[in-house]
Amino acid sequence: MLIAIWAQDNQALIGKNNRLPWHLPNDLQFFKNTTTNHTLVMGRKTFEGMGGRPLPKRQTIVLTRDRNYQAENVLVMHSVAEVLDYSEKQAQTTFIAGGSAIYKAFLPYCDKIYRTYINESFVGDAYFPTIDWRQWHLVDRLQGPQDEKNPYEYYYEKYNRNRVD
Ligand code: RAR
Repeated sequence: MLIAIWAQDNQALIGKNNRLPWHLPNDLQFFKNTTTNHTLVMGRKTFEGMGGRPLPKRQTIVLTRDRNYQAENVLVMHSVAEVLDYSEKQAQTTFIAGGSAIYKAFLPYCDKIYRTYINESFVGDAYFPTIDWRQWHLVDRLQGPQDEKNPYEYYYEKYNRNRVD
C-alpha cells in the first residue's frame, strides 16, 4: 500500500528552503502517529532539510541519483521502480513524504493521499504537483484544533483513489 502524505497551504505550497514554511506542531504529531512502524520515502533534499537523520521507529528510504550517497540507518535507493518493488514486498504501508519531485513521481502509484490543508497563504518555493481530482474521492475530513501553538485553520483530509474497472 502506497500513501502520499503532505501538508500544504491554500496555494499548494509545501516547502521553503527544504523546510516547512509554517510552524504547526499538531501536523508533525499527526505525521509521526500516522507513519510510526511504517516505511517513509523521501527525496534527498527533504531528508537533509529534516536534519539528515532518520526519524525513529520507521524505516526511511532516501531517493537520490547520487550513486555514492550514504547516510546512517536509512536505505538509499535510486529509482521509482526500486521503491515500488520494495513496497510490494512489504506488509507495512509505504508513505511518500516529499518533496515536490518525489510526490510527482509517485502520485500515479499511490492508493491513498493524506493531505493536511492549511487555509492560509505562506511564502515558499516548493509546491505539491497538480492533482487530477477526478481520480480521488474524499473519505475523511477533520478540522484540527487551533490554539496558541497551532494558530491556523487546518484540516486533515484523506482521499482514496477512485476504482476503475
Ligand atoms: N510528509 C509530511 C511531512 C514531512 C515532514 C517535512 C519536514 O520538513 C520538510 C519536517 O521537518 C520539520 C518533518 C518533521 C517531522 C518531525 N517529526 N516527525 C516524526 C518528529 C516530531 C513529531 C512531533 C518525530 C517523529 C517521529 C518520532 C520522533 C519525532 O519533526 C516532516 C510533514 N507533515 C505532513 N503532513 N506530511
